[in-house]
Amino acid sequence: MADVLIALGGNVGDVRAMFQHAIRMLCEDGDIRLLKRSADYRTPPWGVTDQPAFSNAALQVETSLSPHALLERTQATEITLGRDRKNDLRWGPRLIDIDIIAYGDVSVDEPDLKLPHPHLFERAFVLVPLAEIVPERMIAGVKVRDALAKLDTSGISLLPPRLSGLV
Ligand code: A4P
Ligand code: MG
Repeated sequence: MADVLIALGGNVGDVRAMFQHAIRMLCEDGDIRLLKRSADYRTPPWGVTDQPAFSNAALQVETSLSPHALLERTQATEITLGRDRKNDLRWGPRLIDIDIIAYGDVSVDEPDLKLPHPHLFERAFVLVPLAEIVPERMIAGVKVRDALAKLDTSGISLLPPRLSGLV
């Protein structure tokens, strides 16, 4: 079993409902098990700043899937939930984005899959939810809480708890 960190994000439509659907779909075949889920955060847009605020969250899961099989699952989930990659602009508005942040201590550098996620250490919208659930986790030799301490977190706020329970 691999210990995996996943980031969820989106800024179009009912993103928090999308997160719930995404978590259920990722776990429904029994080969991905949810260990921890962060709260949802409202975050200023990063990269392309002229777009609505995002909601972001992070998951810790364990899985028997290989890194590529997991990527196929996350991309199939995005598509089932209505994401149209062809029409998405890089770093632009999206219904749901599911990024694999780290897969155990595995390093991958291929065109379709890079692990750990290459922008991880630049993104407070990834590290704030991760630091909530796995502050002590090491990624590429850096502790999540130490990586977060180097970033500006202004503008990020905790969203109120969801009404629908754990997932
Ligand atoms: N890919 C490679 N490695 C990975 C990985 N570890 N996990 C490839 C997931 N995918 C990975 O992804 C493009 C390609 O990355 C995929 O085909 C996959 O094979 P994409 O999701 O279509 O994203 P993109 O928009 O084209 O580019 P990129 O750099 O992945 O954008 P991001 O990282 O998805 O950023 N601001 C805030 N506040 N919150 C956000 O969530 N998100 C984005 C999008 C921009 N600004 C944001 C947020
Ligand atoms: Mg992505």
